Parts: sequence; C-alpha cells; structure tokens
Amino acid sequence: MTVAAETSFDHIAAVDPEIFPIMNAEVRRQQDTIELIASENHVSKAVLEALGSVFTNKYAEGYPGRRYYGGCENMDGVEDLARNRAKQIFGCDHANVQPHSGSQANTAVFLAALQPGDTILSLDLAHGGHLSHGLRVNISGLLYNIVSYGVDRKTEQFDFNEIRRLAREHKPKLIITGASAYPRTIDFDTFSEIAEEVGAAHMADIAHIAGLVATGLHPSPIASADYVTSTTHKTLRGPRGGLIMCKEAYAKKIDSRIFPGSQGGPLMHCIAAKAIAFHEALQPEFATYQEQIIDNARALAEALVSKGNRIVSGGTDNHLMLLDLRPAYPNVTGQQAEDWLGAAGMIVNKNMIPFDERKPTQTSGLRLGTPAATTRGLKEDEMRQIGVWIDRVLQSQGPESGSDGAATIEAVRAEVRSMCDQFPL
Ligand code: DSN
Repeated sequence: MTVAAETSFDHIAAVDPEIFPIMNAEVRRQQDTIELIASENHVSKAVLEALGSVFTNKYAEGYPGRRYYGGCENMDGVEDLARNRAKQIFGCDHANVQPHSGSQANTAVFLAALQPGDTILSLDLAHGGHLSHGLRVNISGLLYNIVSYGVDRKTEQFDFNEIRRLAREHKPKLIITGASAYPRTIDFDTFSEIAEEVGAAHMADIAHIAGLVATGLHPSPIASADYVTSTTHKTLRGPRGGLIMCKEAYAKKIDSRIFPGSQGGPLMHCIAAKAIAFHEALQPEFATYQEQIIDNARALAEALVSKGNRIVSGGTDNHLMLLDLRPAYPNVTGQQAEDWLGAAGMIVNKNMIPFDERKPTQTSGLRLGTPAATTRGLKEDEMRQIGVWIDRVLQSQGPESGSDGAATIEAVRAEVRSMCDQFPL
C-alpha cells in the first residue's frame, strides 16, 4: 500500500488560487505531524484516486440492476464489487455500501427496526458511546426513547449484570453496541444473548474496530447481531463513508431504508474507493498492519504508564486508549492538553473519561489511537518515544511546572518533525 501525500494540485492552482495554498498547507500539516486521533487514517493512493475520479459525476439512485437513471453499467460494476468484497471480508449475508457515513448507516437501521418513540438501550456518550447512538439532540435522541448503559465505576469495563438489569427493566426494542472510545474487547455475543432474552434487536456499530474485526483480531458480531454498521475510514483505512451488514432476511428492508428511505443518489466515487479499500483489506499485509496497530497501542500505553500516567481500565485491547490526565497532571484539562500537544506536532482529541467531572468542552481525558501512525510505518520504538514526548509537553506547562513551557513545545516540535521526515507519507 502506498500512502498518498505528495499530491499535486496543479489544476486547482490554475483554477482557484485562493483554495490552492490551503490545500497545500493541509498536505504539509499531515506530513509534518503525527496523527493520533483514533478515528483517522491515511488512505492509499488508489483510494484517493477513486475519490477524485469521474464517478463523482454520476447519479445512480437505486441498486445494481435496478437504477432510476441510464448509463449506470459501470456504477453497477463497482457497487457489486464493493458489496461482494464486504461480504467476503466480514462473512455477512448482505452488505449495503451506500451509506454516506456511519451516522447514516445507523439511522437506516433505526428506520428498519424501530417506530418513533421506541426504546433504545445504548452506551452513554460520556462512557465512550457515539452521538448517533442516542444523543438528545441527534436524530436518534429526538425520535427514540434512549436508556443508557455505562461502564462499571471500578473496572471501567462493561458490567453485564447491570446491562441485563437495565434491559429487563426498560425492555428496549433495540440494543446498540460498539463505541467511539472504549479500549477493551466488546463481548458482542453476550449483548446478543441479552437482546434475545428481552426481545430486542441487536445493532453492533463496529466503526472503530472494523479493521480488527476484518482480520480476526477482535471477535466479530456478524453471527450474533441482527445488524452490523460501520464506517469505512477508521481502522478499515478506506474513504470516508458508511456500511451496513445484515442477515438476508433484513436485506430488503435495510436497502429500502437507505434508498429511498433516507438518502438519494449514492456517492459512487466513494463506493468505488470503498471497493478498492476492501480489496486492500483482503490482502495478507492488511492483517500484519492491524496486528501492528494493537502492538503500537500497547507500547504507547505502557510508555505513558511508565511516566506515572493512568490509562482508563488499566490498558488497551484495541487501537485506542483513554489517558486520565488527573493523576499525573492535576491542573491540565483535555482541551489544554490537545492544544499543547497539537502545537508540538502530535494531533490528539480531548475526550470525556467515565464519570468525568469536567465539562465535555474541557474534559479530564485524552483519546489516543494508533491506526494512522501505524499506516505511516511507526512501530513500538517510535510509540515509546511519543509517550515520552507527550509526558514532557504536559509536565512542562503552567507556572507550577517551573519550566519554560513554550521552549519545551518548540524543542519537542523539532523532534516530532524529524520523526515525520523519517516516515514520509
Ligand atoms: N467522530 C468519530 C470518532 O472520532 O470517534 C466517530 O464517528
């Protein structure tokens, strides 16, 4: 896989001199910084080429063989490839590759499985859930009655006795599993058992861990869950977009809830790029890449712990970890940490930790992930170095640190840039 970065924008330069420098600056930013946002990645040149192709010109409402526009024979070809490759990767009966995003995929499942006002049991956003799983101001929270489960205060992992109790009490129509910030293995089968016991459907959103599931490094929910949704751009390393997988019995309804239920014309350039990313995911080196993602996450977590840091739940089983800033840096908020580390060339996002007392705009945590840095070729040694840099920056800030925070950021920035130069995109 060749990572895309030395992109030339010759035509844009000629046509639109205002946007040209901004686009160049973004290429430079990606080259000169280390991407540690757990949901981001660097796609291949082939994926990028498909995204910039003439497939963007075409309307193809409908599905292969059943379109509402003429001239769709090549659209059918790529969509069939994308669907078949998704089925091959995940072993599902049916795949719909048209969702524009993960949120669109989730919404289509809600439209297929629920009536407005029905109850959903899903993971609290503050405990690692996702906004499309029931945030009050999201369509999920506006249309449905949301009951949340969280993690156990002591273990910071799922407590199935409590989840079962909530399911029995509230009798949801749908149980949602999957997370945006949960560093541990998810026991999808036990969630399915609980769903079956209370007569609920089970939707597993594997957006974050799709690459790990694809390669058998995380248990798959395909056999036990009714619906499995995903994005294609996180660990799966494809274009920005969504995916729904389900049993054959639900296929027709799911397809109709995407088109015409909630979307019009599919983004065919994205579907072509999804097909290519799925082809890449079927290659043996993709499994090696996913193993390295996990090894890198462990190395980074261990490096941070060796500096006196606390990692939520005590570690990570997957591609991400949550750093609890409070013990090692009591006065530092997630927002400050994000800003300072960004200035030093390490791109992270502030994140609520379970039972966080700070506001979502401040937070006591940082979410750190390794998919993008691993694509770039970074391995355990580099991860350990990144752990040292993170600690150095966070220790150096504020008057109580007794050090020159700005000088430290500048010094670390130079070292980060030099690592980036060794691992060009
Ligand atoms: N916003 C994504 C994330 O960062 O986890 C999820 O959609």
